[in-house]
Amino acid sequence: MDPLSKPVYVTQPAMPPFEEFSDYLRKIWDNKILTNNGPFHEQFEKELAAYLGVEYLTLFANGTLALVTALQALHITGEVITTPFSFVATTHSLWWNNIKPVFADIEKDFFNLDPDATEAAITPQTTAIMPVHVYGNPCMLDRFQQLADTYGLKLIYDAAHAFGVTVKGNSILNFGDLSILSFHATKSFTTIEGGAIVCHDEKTKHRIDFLKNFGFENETSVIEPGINAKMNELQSAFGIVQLKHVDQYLRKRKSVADLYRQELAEIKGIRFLNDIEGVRHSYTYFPILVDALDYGKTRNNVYDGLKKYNIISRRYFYPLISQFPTYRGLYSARKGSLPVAESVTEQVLCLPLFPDLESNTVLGICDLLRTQDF
Ligand code: T4K
Repeated sequence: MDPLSKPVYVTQPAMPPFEEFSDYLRKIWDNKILTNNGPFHEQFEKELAAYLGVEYLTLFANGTLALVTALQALHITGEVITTPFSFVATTHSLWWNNIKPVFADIEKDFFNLDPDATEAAITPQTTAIMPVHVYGNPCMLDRFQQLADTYGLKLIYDAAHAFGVTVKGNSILNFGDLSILSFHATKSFTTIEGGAIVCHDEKTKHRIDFLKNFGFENETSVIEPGINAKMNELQSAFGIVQLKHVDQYLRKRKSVADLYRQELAEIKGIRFLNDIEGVRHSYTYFPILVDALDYGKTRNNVYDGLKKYNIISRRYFYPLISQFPTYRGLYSARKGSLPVAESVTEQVLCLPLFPDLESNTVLGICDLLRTQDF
């Protein structure tokens, strides 16, 4: 294979037909409502909740502000047990709330927070658990609920990768106390920047609505210091248009993932994740694990090798969050205490996956992985 003339990135947003969006832009231009709970915001919030099969959903400007506000909404303090194997925003949301992150190890099958390691990390200061459905694969939902019930803890899921994921037909967002979503440009459903919190009762939704709007309950009353995390009308309109096409995008993503699996199946030293029976997946990422001994090359060799061909894969998630300067001094971050995460972070590589990715490019990437011609 010759190097590609244009770079192929780990992801690329699927763009809806321009004319569909320009109709909405015209309306925004005409009515001059740009933000603060405008008509498209209202419409999108309703349509999105219906699409996802949830009752109470609040839109946000991005996923990080949704995480920060979720913790505030439930008055979380003290210590929260979370995963080191995620995007750094997961733990940053604790930092912004003055909460101490406690890292627990991940499990070997899907790299989600391990419930046994979580239980072992509970102390009298623990108030909540914050697992992440990494790559959109469901955490061990029953086990986490059991832990939350037994120890009286709140359960907040970072579902940034889990758009549209269902378990036996039920939205994954219906588990735990709260779930947050991200609609960043790199996600399987996007509003450019954007996010949401899903909760399960009207009172909590009202509180979240206030908190994302400076804490305003009405024109003159502020319930507590909230933040400005509102989604604007352009983002909301983009979301309305994207929603009309998202099923098609998800189908295309699945076919790319299936092709990778078919082509990579026989390569010694390369492992990938399979779909789970009864789960509708989001196909946000296609991670592989490179076992240097069996494959004969390291993950970093593959990352650099693909780059020579203009294929820009990504090491999501390397380094671990617990290895960043802000967090590495924590007792739970000490070297050797998170053995599974420490091993996975050295082996993982996310290959390009997006709806418009051509089959020939996937076949070329798989050929390179097979022949190691880099
Ligand atoms: N929790 C979890 C588990 C998360 O993964 C994230 C975000 C969050 C919370 C926080 O949600 P947000 O506050 O972001 O809504 C990206 C994203 O910025 C971030 O949203 C995402 N996770 C994280 C895993 O990845 P980068 O720095 O790796 O993205 P970047 O800009 O390098 O983009 C990757 C590739 O995508 C580029 O090489 C080209 C392509 N791309 C990117 C953008 C932005 C496009 O083709 N078009 C674009 O507009 O962080």
